[in-house]
Amino acid sequence: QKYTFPADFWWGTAASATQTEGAAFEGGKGPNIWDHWYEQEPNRFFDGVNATVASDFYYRYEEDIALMKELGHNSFRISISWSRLFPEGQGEMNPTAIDFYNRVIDELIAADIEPFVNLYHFDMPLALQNIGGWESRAVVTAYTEYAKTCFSLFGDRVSKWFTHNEPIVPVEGGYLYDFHYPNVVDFKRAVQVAYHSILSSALAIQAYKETEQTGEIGIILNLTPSYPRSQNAGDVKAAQVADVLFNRSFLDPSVLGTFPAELVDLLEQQGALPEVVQGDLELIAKNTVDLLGINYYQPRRIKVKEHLPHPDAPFMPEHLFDYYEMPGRKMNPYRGWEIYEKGIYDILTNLRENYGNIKCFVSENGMGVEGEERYRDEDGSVQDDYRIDFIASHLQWMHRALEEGSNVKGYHLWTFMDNWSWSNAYKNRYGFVGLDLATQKRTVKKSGHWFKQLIEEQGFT
Ligand code: BGP
Repeated sequence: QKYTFPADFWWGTAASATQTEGAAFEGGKGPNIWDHWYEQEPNRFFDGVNATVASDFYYRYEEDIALMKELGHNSFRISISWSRLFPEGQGEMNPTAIDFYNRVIDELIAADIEPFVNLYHFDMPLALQNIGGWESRAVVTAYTEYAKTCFSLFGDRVSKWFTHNEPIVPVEGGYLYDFHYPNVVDFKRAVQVAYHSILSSALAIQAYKETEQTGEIGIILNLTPSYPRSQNAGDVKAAQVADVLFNRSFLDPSVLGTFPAELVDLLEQQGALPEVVQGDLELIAKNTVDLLGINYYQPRRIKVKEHLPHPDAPFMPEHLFDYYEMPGRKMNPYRGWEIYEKGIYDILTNLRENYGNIKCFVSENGMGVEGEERYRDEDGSVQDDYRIDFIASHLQWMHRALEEGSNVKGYHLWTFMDNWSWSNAYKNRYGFVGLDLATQKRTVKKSGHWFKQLIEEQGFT
């Protein structure tokens, strides 16, 4: 069977500033929480490798964009580093950063690659974290100013904007499960952070609409379909709770403008309702997204809670459900994530049926693999047939959703080139292009060539 996609489908990849730019202490950039955390605890998560150089995109963007063009991509997501533009997060702007992002955007446009620009990808400026990060309303205000600045600096050329990438991840990482700075474990504070992220997104959308620019603005969410172990009432209920907490908490306000009633009830029961200022909820209701980015890696497998937590234990989401391993599941052994291709179809079907078939695209999907150098051929090109299979099998399900009327407009792989990652540095490689860390040499993998052909043929068999 041939899987054919629309001629104007967006094909490309996604990346983020911290993970690619390098030049972490150059060009007038101020420190963000990652720069700071590395200095504090150099060996905690990163194999001792920080993001100071990363894949050197700051200096090599021309070469990288040329390669992207050669590989036929028509779009690319970058993020702007907030602390590069505003070294203190607010106040004085860094002219070198304006120049850098202007050059990147112009280079992409000259290569016929549409820039998709994301404003926040996990990289809180340290100066703002020091006054409370997303817990602080002042930071929401600073973010809105930063967003407005980006629209006015780059909005004449950028017409796809995103307010956040995976805003639930800094909540989980920073305030629940201890894998992002500031390593707090506190459900109530996590809820405040989540609420302020949603509010900031609505404020940025409002600001964008006020510019009268004609592009689209959205948010990028990591959606994890939540499947119950069985159809027993307990399992089904547990899976719904996980869905409300981890998906609908952001999806509903972003697309529908409302918070799920089940979420509000749950937070009330836990005494964890966030501080809401009068007028916020109207603002969130009015400023929903034009476009939704979906990052899909893995589902959640949920069963009813079997052993109740100690009554005095501080509340955590896992008090309401348990995870289980689905027998026979397919795994990516390197990242420890389940591979379940149909999840992408289930997400798109859910959006079509329950979210007004919101315009969307797959903004991240990908397979991180450790030790890829062993698959290199004599020219140094990684023969990553496993990645081709991974992408093709997800695209098949996406194609089926499209045929059934899904409003899905494109597919971006995570990521263009092997890059630095938050908790495991360069351990797992994701790119269409391999990176030799010692020399910064870029070599296209087999999947990169395969994807080029797919784009040329508007599909694959
Ligand atoms: C997403 C993030 C990316 C990227 C990716 C892969 O959650 O948006 O920044 O890192 O996951 O995850 P990891 O690098 O942790 O394997």
